[in-house]
Amino acid sequence: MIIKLLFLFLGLIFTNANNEGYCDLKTKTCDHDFFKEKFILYDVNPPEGFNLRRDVYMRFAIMLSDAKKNKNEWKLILPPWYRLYHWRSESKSSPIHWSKFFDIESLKSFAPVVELHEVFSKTEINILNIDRLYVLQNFPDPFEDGEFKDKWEFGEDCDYDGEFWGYNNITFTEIVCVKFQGRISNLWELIALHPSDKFVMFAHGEIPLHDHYGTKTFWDCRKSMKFNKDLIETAKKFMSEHLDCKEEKCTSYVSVHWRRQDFARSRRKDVPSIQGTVKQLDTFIKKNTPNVVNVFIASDGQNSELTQLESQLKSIGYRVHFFVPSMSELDDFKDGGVAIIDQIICSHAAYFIGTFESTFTFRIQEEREILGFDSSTTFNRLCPDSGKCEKPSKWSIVN
Ligand SMILES: Nc1nc2c(ncn2[C@@H]2O[C@H](COP(=O)(O)OP(=O)(O)OP(=O)(O)O)[C@@H](O)[C@H]2O)c(=O)[nH]1
Ligand SMILES: *[C@@H]1O[C@H](CO)[C@@H](O)[C@H](O)[C@H]1NC(C)=O
Ligand SMILES: [Mg+2]
Repeated sequence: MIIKLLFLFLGLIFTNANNEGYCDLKTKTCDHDFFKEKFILYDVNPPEGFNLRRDVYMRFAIMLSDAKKNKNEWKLILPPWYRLYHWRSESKSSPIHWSKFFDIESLKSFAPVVELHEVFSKTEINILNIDRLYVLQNFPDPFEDGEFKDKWEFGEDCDYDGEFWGYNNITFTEIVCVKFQGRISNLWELIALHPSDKFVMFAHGEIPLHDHYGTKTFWDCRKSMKFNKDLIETAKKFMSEHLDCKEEKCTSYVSVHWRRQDFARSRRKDVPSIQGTVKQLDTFIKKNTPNVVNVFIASDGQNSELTQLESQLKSIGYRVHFFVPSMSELDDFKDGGVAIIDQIICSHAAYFIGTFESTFTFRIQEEREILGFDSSTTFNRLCPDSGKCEKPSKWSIVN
């Protein structure tokens, strides 16, 4: 009985210690380096896709990297990828680590980031408790007084609409609603209100904006987002076997991001029909690179649309290529990894033609800027069959 009580008592001490750091119950030691660190977590509006989330990551990574220069001890926990709306083949899957898609060492070379499972593995205590969960909300009128100003104020009536990436062992002590607009670095003002907090989380991390968009720091962060090596290798193998290219900057094929699904339904004014696509591609290739016959198509379209596009392009002399994963590749890379392979192959093409205002397209354009392609080969878009066709905006790299 006494022994039992003693254990209970010890348990309490160590559970308590967890509020201030991490202790291993087996060895009864606390990890004091870990103990000193503080962690920021964030989550994104559930329906947002992978590629907008990559930009949200950059905002937080830059915020933390800037702060680190002032000897700030905060680290950023990478929020796992969980049940993304577009990832249809994994509706029931478990949370996916960032290492599946990215080169973590490279991310760490830019910002103090850590995977959630690394944090989990530091503790024997089965709960990760967040001291404060800030639920960010938009102001009802962003242009109050006719001007978009940086501001925040406490709000009311909010809920966390995420799922902690499917983990039922993440809890929080307090939830705080905050109306927020403007630069992300203003989040430090909120964090500073509770200096003893060690785990702080922001829901709706997409609301705060980049402090500075398109600067050298922005691009340094973007360059550090290197993909997982297996994904790069698979893409390169495909390029060499099917597209006749072993270089970084290929000359042997043209690539297209043909965004369908929700874009084809709700953005009719921006995307062409199948026939319109064929006509535009043919005109584009004849004008810019008439000797190329290989066309690589990245798309989220349905098989029936893709076979039609393929046969129409073939009938006028093109060789059409899609990256079709094997069952084991899909199982291993997941929908997210397959989409990245599509993006990598698009990035290395002689010319790229994208979909207007798709973040999937934006990320390919950035990759091509990093690879050093001439901007005329990159900032091209598919136009609607009729009506006006605005030029895509050009975001040039700053080295
Ligand atoms: N494999 C593959 N998947 C794609 C392709 N285009 C879109 N997808 C999937 O659909 C998702 C698109 O969502 P986002 O990443 O948000 O990009 P977006 O919807 O084009 O852009 P926004 O809605 O403006 O944010 C991707 O993450 C992929 O999962 C493609 O060409 N190939
Ligand atoms: C929470 O649960 C997950 C999955 O069951 C586990 O891997 C992780 O280590 C747990 N976290 C903690 C803090 O125990
Ligand atoms: Mg989207």
